[in-house]
Amino acid sequence: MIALVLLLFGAAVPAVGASSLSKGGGTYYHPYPTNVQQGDLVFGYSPDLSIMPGHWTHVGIIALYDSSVGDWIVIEAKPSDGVSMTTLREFLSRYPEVAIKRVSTDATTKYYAVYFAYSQLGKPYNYNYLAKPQVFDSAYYCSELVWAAYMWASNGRINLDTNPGWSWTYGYAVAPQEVYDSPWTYLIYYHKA
Ligand SMILES: [Ca+2]
Repeated sequence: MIALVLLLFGAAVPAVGASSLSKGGGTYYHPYPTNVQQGDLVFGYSPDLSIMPGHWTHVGIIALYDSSVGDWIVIEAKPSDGVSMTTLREFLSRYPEVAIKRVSTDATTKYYAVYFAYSQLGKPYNYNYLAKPQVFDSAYYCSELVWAAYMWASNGRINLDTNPGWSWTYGYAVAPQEVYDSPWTYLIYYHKA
């Protein structure tokens, strides 16, 4: 299975220069996490305006380690690129505060979650936070993507939306903060620059 993932991802990894070994393309320095696994969820807090309530403003899923660039690859949904890939180093460098949480499930489920996220690459960003999140959507926002990935991979068992359905704080959305707060996850890395 690992071989299959490597095969799937091998051709499409973004190029990373040697200068990024200590820092990505952003502003902030964080020690590189040493204990990352496939399927982990990486969170960023940005002081910029966020439409969604909650502290954490962004989340992506860690897909695989690419030894050719010496970095983990993250799949994320973001307004500028839709569902896309970046390196973990680049992801971390964008945010003054970052965290990584692990989902309490087996490696196979994590593999399928990554496979699902990978299968959505190229889809546009979903600005419609007001609608109910869909596992099979034509567009995704960041937390909707990782939520859908684990919903699909676990046949609906792992619902990372801490407040599914309507809530006064989040509406129908699944916010990054709700994924962070999910009892399915536990913290393995945190750093504030
Ligand atoms: Ca919710």
